[in-house]
Amino acid sequence: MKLIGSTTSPYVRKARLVLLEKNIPHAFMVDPPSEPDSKVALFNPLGRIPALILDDGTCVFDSVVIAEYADTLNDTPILIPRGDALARMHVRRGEALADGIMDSAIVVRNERIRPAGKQEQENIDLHNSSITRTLEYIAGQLGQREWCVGDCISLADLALVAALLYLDLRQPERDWRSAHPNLAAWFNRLSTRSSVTAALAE
Ligand SMILES: N[C@@H](CCC(=O)N[C@@H](CS)C(=O)NCC(=O)O)C(=O)O
Repeated sequence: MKLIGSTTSPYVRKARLVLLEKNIPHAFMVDPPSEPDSKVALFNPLGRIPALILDDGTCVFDSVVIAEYADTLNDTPILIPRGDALARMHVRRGEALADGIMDSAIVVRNERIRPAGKQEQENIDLHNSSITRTLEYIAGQLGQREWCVGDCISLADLALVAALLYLDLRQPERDWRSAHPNLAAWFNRLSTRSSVTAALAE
């Protein structure tokens, strides 16, 4: 299979982390939809990345569906709990929080690249506040635990790594490590995993 993406998209990074963590063989093709000669819309009518092309040509999108699909391909590890409804909900909720941070960070980024007079400061503030609140919430829930949910790695951890890496890329001025030392310690530990180092290598 082939994962189509970019090296900056946080949703792509989430999908890639899932494939790497589960050791699912795949090629990674860089094809940002913003480039005029992008082929992404030929596979995904939404014209968005990530898009996962299966060997029979089926295109899987978006990152939520890619993660769910990939997680059913093997059990090493299981990233979305299967039998326990409450644990499953907590993992999906963790993913939703991380995706929400990505969504807001992209809104802020898109505002900031507009010409100075056209940026809507109110919109920037609204979405930055949402990110700040969500980080506080996540750090509060995490406490000194090793994983976001339960006692093993899950999709919630991988999605959060992708969201935090994107904040570091687009909002380097946001000092979330000082605000939440427990989150920083968790992130440092996760950063040493081979899936994370491999995802960062390209
Ligand atoms: N909810 C989608 C969001 C996908 C998305 O918005 N991807 C962005 C990249 S960050 C995109 O492809 N935007 C089109 C573009 O860059 O032109 C997901 O989880 O996959």
